[in-house]
Amino acid sequence: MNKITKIHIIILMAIISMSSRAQITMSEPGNYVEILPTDSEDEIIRKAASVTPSARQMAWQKMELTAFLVFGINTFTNREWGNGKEDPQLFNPEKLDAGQWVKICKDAGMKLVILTAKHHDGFCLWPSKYTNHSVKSSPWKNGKGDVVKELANACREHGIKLGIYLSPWDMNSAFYGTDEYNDYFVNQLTELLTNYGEVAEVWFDGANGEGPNGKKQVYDWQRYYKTIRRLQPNAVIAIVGPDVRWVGTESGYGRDTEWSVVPANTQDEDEIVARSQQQADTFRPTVDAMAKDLGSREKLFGANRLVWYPSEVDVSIRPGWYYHKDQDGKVKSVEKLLDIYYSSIGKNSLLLMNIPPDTRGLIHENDVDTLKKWKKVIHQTFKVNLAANARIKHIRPKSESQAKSLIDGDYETYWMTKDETPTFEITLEGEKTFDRLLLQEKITIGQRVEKFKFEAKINGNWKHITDGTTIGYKRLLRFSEITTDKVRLTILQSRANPALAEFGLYKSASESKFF
Ligand code: FUL
Repeated sequence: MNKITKIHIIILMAIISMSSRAQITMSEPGNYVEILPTDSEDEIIRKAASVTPSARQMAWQKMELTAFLVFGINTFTNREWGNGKEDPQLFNPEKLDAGQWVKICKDAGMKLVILTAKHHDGFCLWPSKYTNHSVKSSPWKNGKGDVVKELANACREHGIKLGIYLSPWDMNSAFYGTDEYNDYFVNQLTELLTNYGEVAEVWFDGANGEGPNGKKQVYDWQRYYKTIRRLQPNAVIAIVGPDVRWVGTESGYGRDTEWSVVPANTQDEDEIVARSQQQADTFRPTVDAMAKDLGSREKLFGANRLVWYPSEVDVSIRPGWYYHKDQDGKVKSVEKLLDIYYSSIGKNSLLLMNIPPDTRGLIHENDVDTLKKWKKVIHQTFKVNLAANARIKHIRPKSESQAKSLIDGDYETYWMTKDETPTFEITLEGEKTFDRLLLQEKITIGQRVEKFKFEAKINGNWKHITDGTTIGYKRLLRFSEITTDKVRLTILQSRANPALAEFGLYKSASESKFF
């Protein structure tokens, strides 16, 4: 065989292997793909494996940990839900210090804070032009104050992002239940999204009920979404929105199997929008957020379109969303918050933790103390990757190239294997003791892993340590402490050849060690 023929055969083989299901190298469909009636099951899985986050979804996911600041008139009436009839005179947080809120959140590792600019009671924390039911009718700063402004300035000063919660349900507005309310709501959104600089997340609560005239509102969601896209194109729209879905509980615990690619069934009015690229548009998937299984193969086979719709876990550091004095002794323990960390961020979700400011307008000392301790344990635990200087052998097929990208601490670099079920053998730099495993998929390639196992060589034998289903952006697993110099990761099932960004082994720090 002469040289040219050999080259031809090699090129031909490369083309054949690139077109096979195991070799998806491009993420053509973006964050939305249609399933055709003629698609085989293999084709549907191939499509699912190629759906990827939009740029705004990716930036959001990388934040990992964000804060809710649930604060307003209910803080002063000691209630969780108001009724819209509260006297604005009650609002007087004399020591309000948004700088304290932001600093505490930032020190705790939070990358964004979301303020309840208006809750279901309709009371506005900024002096909206469109209602008197706001801070301007309160004694706080003689009606000249603006909580949103103070928070936006503090965020800018400390370098963290701002998010806005604007409750669609409004028990105060006389417009509620009529077409005028959609104008009122868009006007308020416009104020919030034009007067305070960059906004990175808009949070629409699903809680909904009747207004003061006993009527329910027909919301013009498409108009709201388009307003946000126009005014803050980088902001994600969460919960009742197209970019981020609610995990389905307020407990702090996500699913063991958490798919970011889910069937995107739509409501009729959204249908036409859905036919264009979701990325640039405002199509909101209709998902039963509380369902146990959202993205298994069985779910995908029944779908007519798939979309990247990642999960957000919202939970309060206290029993209530609002501050209540009688809950000062009920701030969640550091241990509980650590469990929540592993069960949310460690299970392919973003964690949105509520820290409600009190009647002084400050985050209470008990919350601050717990957050500091929590942060310290997390920081100490994940400070040193014990696999950082390891040697990684890819057993099937054998190759050591690119392996370093798994342990370089850089999410952007990744190793995409040629096969769908690779095994990595990892030889550590001497014996190490650890009890935590970190895995990350490069989700801009796609979420692909469906099942994996992790083993360690103990006394010459491979021992099963832990296993799991999905990985996604981040998976953290806890197990009893082991000491060894050799471990093995096997991907047992995947939707296509997986792209792994990071592999880490850690020894957990315990709270008692520091405090
Ligand atoms: C829920 C609301 O009803 C609560 O009051 C709170 O705002 C929480 C974040 O979302 O749906």
